[in-house]
Amino acid sequence: MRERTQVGIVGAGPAGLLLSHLLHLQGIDSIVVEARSRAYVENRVRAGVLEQGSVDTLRDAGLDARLRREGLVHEGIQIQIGEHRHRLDLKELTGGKVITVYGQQEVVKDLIAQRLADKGAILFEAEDAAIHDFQGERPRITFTRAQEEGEIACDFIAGCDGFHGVCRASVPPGAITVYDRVYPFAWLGILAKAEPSSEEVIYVNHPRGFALSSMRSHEVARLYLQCRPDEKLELWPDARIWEELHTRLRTEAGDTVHEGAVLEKGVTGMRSFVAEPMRHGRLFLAGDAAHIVPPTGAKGMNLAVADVRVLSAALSAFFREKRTDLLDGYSATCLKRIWRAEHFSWFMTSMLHKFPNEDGFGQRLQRSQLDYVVSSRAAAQSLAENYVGLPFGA
Ligand code: RFL
Ligand code: PHB
Repeated sequence: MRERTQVGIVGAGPAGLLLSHLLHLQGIDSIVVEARSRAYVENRVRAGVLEQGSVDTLRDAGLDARLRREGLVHEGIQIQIGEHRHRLDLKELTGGKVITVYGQQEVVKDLIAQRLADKGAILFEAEDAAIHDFQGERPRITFTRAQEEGEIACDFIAGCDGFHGVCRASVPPGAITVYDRVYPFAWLGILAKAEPSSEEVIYVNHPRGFALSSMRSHEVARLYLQCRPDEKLELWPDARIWEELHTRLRTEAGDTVHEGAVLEKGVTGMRSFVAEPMRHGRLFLAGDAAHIVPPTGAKGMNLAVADVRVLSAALSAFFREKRTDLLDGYSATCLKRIWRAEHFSWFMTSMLHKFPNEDGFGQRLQRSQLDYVVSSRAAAQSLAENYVGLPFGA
C-alpha cells in the first residue's frame, strides 16, 4: 500500500486524533498510523480532568455533544492534610473558571467516531512504524499492516506517538536536549463501580503517603495511592487497596470511602520530561512524545490538546497562505505553556507526596507550603489559576 497525504500522523491518542480532526476542519487531509487496535486505545484508562480551555477547544471543534451530557463540571477541589479537608473554590478564585471530569478514553472514543464519520483514515494495528527523510521536503512513514508493507508520503509528519513512540527516538541525539526528573514513587490506580468519596476531586497528603479520590461518573470512582516505583500489583489484592484507601481518605468526620467491584488496576510511574525543540525539519512532536508531567497536576492530556491546537493553526497557515512563521514558532509557543505546566505538576507532586528519606527540614517545608495554600488567598489563587489552566495565547 502506498498513499499520499498532507500530514502523516503517528499515534491515535488524544494528540494525534484531535490534530487529524482539526486539520480536517481546515480542509487539510491526514492519515493516522496507530500501533494498537481500536478497542485497545478506546479502553485505555488514563486522565480524567479537562481544563476549561480543552473543553472550549473540543466545543469549537464540534466534539462536545456527549461531553456536555456526561462530563461532570467541578467548581472546586479539596486538599486534605492528615484528616482535615480544605476546599479550594476554583470558580471563585479564578473569576469563573471550572474544570470538567470526563475520561480520556471517552474523549478518544468521541474523536475516533467523528473521524470515521468524516471518512478520516486511521490505520489501527500498524506495526513497526518508522519515519524517514523528515529533514528534507518529502518525509515518509513506513509500517507493516496485516502482513503488508505500507508507505505514506506526506508534506509533514506529526509525532503524536506518546512517550515510548518512535518519532522522538528517530531524531539524532545531538539535535535534542532532554530535561527530566524521575520521582521515587508511583501511583497505584483503580477504577471501581463505587460511589465516589466526595463530589469533588480530593488530593490527600497523609503520613502513609499520597492518595487521590476522583471519579468518572456518580457511580464509578477513580482512586489512586502513592506506592513504590517498582510496586508489584500481585501484592495488592483488592482488600489491601481498600484498607489503605480507607486509612488515607479518613477525615475527622469518619470513613469516606465506598467500596465496589474493582474494574481496572494499574501502576503508573511518575516523571517530568521535556525534549526540546519540538520541531525537527518537517517533523513536529506533540503531546507525550515531547513531554511528560507527573499526573498530580492533571495536565498531560490538556497539554496534548494545547500542542495540536497550535500545530493545526500553523499547518493551516502554511497550506493556505504558504506562511512559515507559525511553523517556525511552534516549538517556542508550545514550550512556554509546557514549562508552566511542568512547574505546576512538579509543585503539586512535591507538596503532596511522602518522599522516602526526607529529613525533618524537608518535611516541615512541605507542611508549611500545604498550610500556606489552604490559608492564604494569594497562594490558593495561584494554585487555582494553574489548575484550571492558563488562557491560550498567554
Ligand atoms: P498517548 O495517549 O500516549 O497516545 C500515543 C499513541 O501512539 C501510539 N503509538 C504508536 N503508534 C504507531 N507506532 C508506534 N511506534 C507507536 N508508539 C505509540 C500509542 O499506542 C498511543 O495510541 O499520547 P498523547 O496523545 O500525547 O496524549 C497524552 C495523554 O495520554 C497523557 O498526557 C495523559 O493521559 C496524562 N494524564 C493526565 N492528563 C491530564 O490532562 N489530566 C489528568 O487527569 C491525567 N491523569 C494521566 C493521568 C496519565 C496517567 N497515566 C496512566 C500515565 C493519570 C494517569 C494515571
Ligand atoms: C483522574 O481522575 O484520573 C485524575 C484526576 C486528577 C489528577 C490525576 C488523575 O490529578
